[in-house]
Amino acid sequence: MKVYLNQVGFYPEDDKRAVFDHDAKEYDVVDEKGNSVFHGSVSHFGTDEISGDDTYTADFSALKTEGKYRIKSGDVISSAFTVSSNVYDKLMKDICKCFYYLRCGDALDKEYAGVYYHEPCHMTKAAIYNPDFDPGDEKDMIDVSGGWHDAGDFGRYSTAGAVALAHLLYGIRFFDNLLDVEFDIPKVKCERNDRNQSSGKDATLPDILAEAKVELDFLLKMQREDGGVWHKVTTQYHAPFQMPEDDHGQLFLYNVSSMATADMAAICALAYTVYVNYDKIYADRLLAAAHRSYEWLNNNQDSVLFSNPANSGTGDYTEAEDISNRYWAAASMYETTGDKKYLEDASKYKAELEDFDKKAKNSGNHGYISAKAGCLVGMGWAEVGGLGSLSLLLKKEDNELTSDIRKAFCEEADRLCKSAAKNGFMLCMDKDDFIWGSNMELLKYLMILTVTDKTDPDPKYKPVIRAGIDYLLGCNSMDTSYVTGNGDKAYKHPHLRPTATDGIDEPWPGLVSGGPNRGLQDERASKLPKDLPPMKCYLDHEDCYSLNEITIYWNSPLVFVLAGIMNGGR
Ligand code: G3I
Ligand code: 9MR
Ligand code: ZN
Repeated sequence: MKVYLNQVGFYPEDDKRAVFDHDAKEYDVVDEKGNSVFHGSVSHFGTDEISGDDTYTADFSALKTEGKYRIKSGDVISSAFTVSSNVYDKLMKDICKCFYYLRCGDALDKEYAGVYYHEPCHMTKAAIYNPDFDPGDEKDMIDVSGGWHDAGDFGRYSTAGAVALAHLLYGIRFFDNLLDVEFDIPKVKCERNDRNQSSGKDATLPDILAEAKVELDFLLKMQREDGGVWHKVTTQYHAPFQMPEDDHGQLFLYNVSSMATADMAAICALAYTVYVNYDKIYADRLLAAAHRSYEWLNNNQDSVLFSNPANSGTGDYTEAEDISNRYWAAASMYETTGDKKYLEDASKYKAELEDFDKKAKNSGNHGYISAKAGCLVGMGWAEVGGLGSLSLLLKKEDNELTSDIRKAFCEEADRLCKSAAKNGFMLCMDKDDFIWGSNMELLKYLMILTVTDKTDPDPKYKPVIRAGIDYLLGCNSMDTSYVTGNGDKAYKHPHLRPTATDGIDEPWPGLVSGGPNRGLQDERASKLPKDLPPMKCYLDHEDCYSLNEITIYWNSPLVFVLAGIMNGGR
């Protein structure tokens, strides 16, 4: 018998819910001394197809006094939670600092990384992939050091990096409170700082921009002179479990793809709009890079897709199409430059994308196109149409495209609210959303709800966003917080090479787990019972890369969503 709730906590004015997996009838919220501060009774919700539990819900929103509490009903006691006006401050710092710990190259500093410091890694030049590569052959070797490790592995993948950056930078564009988050990383000087009116040699970038610059600088190195962008740089196969500095495998650059190149144009044009307020020279470099990649796209109208060549075993980030990427590039270039030719391109790609989506759905073969969410709202590593839509929403123009986008976001947000009504957790997910990285499926949905709540507000959206965050932080039938170091029962064993090998008990805090996956797609996970309900297809085990890995683009959408909550939560 259990009671599940958000193990981090709530703002005083927030809706506050807990879910029982049994008929508790009545319950108390008790303070640290065990005194009851709130008494309530549960309501029966019933069973649902995602948790498999017969749920009873508790609503203690009326409790607004700051403090640390638990829920108690008979012998059943919940994890602790906090009610406070700064309840998410630590969580936000932690999830941002993870990007710092994931830095590759000569980029960590003992003063800031503390026990999680690692020596410089992956500093050698990369060779253009060739199965007959001769290690003695130094010509054509390229320096692409830097950036962030993608995930539990040490690969650095351009599309994944661009999408993680997009969540962070669009987060800043929608919620500039992100610029105030300090997470204890080395300061980076810039030429001026319009935001705090200071200028000259003492001006520094806000932490989030100093961190994002690490990945942007890496992507700039991944761009060829002709604008094309290498799809990834990795060793031939994943390294064994070892510290990054011990991985001395030859680094290879894999083929330029039109997805990576389009994502590059999109992210550099977006980054220009943010960095121009701090460092015009850097911003201009980004915009020039965006133009170079866009020109490559113009010169290469046919898609150049990617899948791993034979004898290569790292992530392939394969995509079924590059249209969503081209749409994102055009939309972002339009937002930044105002040049109508990009708006025309965006409209053209939007029509092509819808056509592709329709055909894929009719044929039942979606590839990696989400079967449900429309193609104008996708914000994942493969479907990036939604990111392009964000640029057009930020442009705030009244045109046909923007009105179609707003309609698509509203339709999707309404669909999500309907899904949320089907389970006691008020979780906006259906059973087929529990795939590899299900927590990102959720966070992408919460991004859509967050944006729609800004452009076309409806009182039904916020409670569903809140419930999604509650789920991620422990209100789920695994009774687990899927963010390390945040919550009494936070998971502890991510599939993450440094954590598995650094000899330190606790992983660094703030890592978002991939989460439950009905596919049970790794060897350890495949030993779990086959009839588990979707929400319970999870194991906190370091071998379970299909359930419990971490990646930059599972942390980044949480930064976006939490920025929205923190902005409106006080
Ligand atoms: O889109 C289909 C959907 O139509 C179908 O109903 C569903 C059911 O199987 O599958 C969906 O496809 C899934 C796809 O991701 C799209 O989300 C696949 O099953 C799933 O296997 C695939 O997982 C990806 C995984 O790599 C394997 O390719 C994850 O999204 C992706 O995050 C993950 O990325 C890895 C990198 O390769 C290497 N680095 C670590 C990183 C995280 O694990
Ligand atoms: O550690 C790898 C993880 O980052 C990837 O998501 C996953 C799928 O590409 O692969 C993991 O590496 C495994 C490899 O594919 C097979 N042998 C075991 C490796 C994990 O220890
Ligand atoms: Zn590295």
